[in-house]
Amino acid sequence: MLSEYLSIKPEIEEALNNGLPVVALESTIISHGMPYPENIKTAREVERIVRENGAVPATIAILKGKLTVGLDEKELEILGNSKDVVKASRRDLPFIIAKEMNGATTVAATMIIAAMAGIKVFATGGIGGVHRQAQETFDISADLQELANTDVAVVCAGAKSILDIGLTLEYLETQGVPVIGFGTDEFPAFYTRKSGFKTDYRVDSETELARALKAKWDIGLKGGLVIGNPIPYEYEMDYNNINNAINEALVEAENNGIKGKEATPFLLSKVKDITKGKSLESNIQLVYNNARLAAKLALELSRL
Ligand code: PSU
Ligand code: MN
Repeated sequence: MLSEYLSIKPEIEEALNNGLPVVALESTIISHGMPYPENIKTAREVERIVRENGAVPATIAILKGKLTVGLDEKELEILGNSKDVVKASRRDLPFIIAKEMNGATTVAATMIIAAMAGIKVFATGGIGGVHRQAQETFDISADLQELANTDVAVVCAGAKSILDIGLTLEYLETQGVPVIGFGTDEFPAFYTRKSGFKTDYRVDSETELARALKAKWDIGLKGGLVIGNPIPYEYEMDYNNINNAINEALVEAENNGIKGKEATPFLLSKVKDITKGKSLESNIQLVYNNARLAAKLALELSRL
């Protein structure tokens, strides 16, 4: 029985039973994507923004082996400030459950648990993707396969150029995952609005976006969507500066033999150091921006 594994906070359960808008939020970004205490502060503020825009926030994680939808203050603190929280993607779920461990869910694992709970819209910072040099390393995030298979729309600020954005978009195309630019023709590159790559479709309103989501699932096209929501102009980083920082971080990762699931957290923290914390401020602001759009989208979807 699914209920043996899944624990949904009453407020969220009630919203879902009544067809009210709910937005899923991930927890790898809390445990492995940002330093303490900014991570907890951001997670709380993201939830507040979701509420302010008319939806119920559902931050997802694994606590002592329970797939948990909705975190209270104490649970959030555990995720943000303890050493024994495992970064959990699809392959990790059975063992984190069996060993009764704490896990911070990636985009892939958050999508899985959101879908179990019946949540259709999910806001995060950036998705995982095809890493640079994947031709040799085979490092392709499980997020992409999840987008191919699991019916959840992911609002993000695009993909960082620690990834190969071109190959990431090719992979998504092969898997039939729509990539949308919200208010832009270009797929955003997380810290910057520009990436040099076009999206499949530009959409300028939440209503139109909600109609496309509904149509996709109504006609039986399984899988998710990537909604690229560019960072607001005022928080955007300088294109050359951030790309230099990323290149420097990639060299450090290579020199230190950083691979696999450690790669993304390592690169994020290096980029933050190299930019003297500026990248963290951009990161926080783009997550707020995505929470806003996701809440409005969930609200529109609940009205269709
Ligand atoms: N990108 C970010 N911050 C993050 C991540 C990606 O800017 O915290 C996290 C997300 O949880 C994403 C995961 O799902 O990294 C991808 O990790 P991997 O490449 O190991 O699948
Ligand atoms: Mn990987």
